[in-house]
Amino acid sequence: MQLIIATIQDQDADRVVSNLNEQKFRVTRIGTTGGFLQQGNTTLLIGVEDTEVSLVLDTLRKESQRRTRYMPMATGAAPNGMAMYNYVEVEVGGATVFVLDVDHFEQV
Ligand code: 2BA
Repeated sequence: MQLIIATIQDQDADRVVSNLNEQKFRVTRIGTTGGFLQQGNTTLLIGVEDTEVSLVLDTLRKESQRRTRYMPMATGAAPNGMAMYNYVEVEVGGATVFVLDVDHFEQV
């Protein structure tokens, strides 16, 4: 058995989870926050048989989009003391995926 940990953007989460559920995959959805942008994202835990990993990865590829985000970056202070900001472009997503071997699985 494998555990797939996938971090996706919130905007894609409903679509990805619905699609996985339609394929009868079981999913745990966790609200998470990216360490870099400090913005909300969604992390999915998906336990599957070894032979099913590629089906889940196909769904993540199909349903998770790359998007451009803008992150404020302080560039200095104006003469009146107000902070000045520039926005830098950051490409986010589609999905960041880890696939782990599961030593033991049990539901009691
Ligand atoms: P964040 O940490 O908020 O990162 C958002 C995007 O910012 C990243 O998109 C990447 O394009 C950029 N980024 C992140 N750290 C950076 C850095 N140190 N310098 C420059 N740019 C940086 P993605 O790579 O698509 O990642 C989306 C989200 O997936 C991340 O949100 C984080 O929550 C998660 N993630 C990505 N890689 C991870 C990893 N190795 N371990 C754990 N979580 C990860």
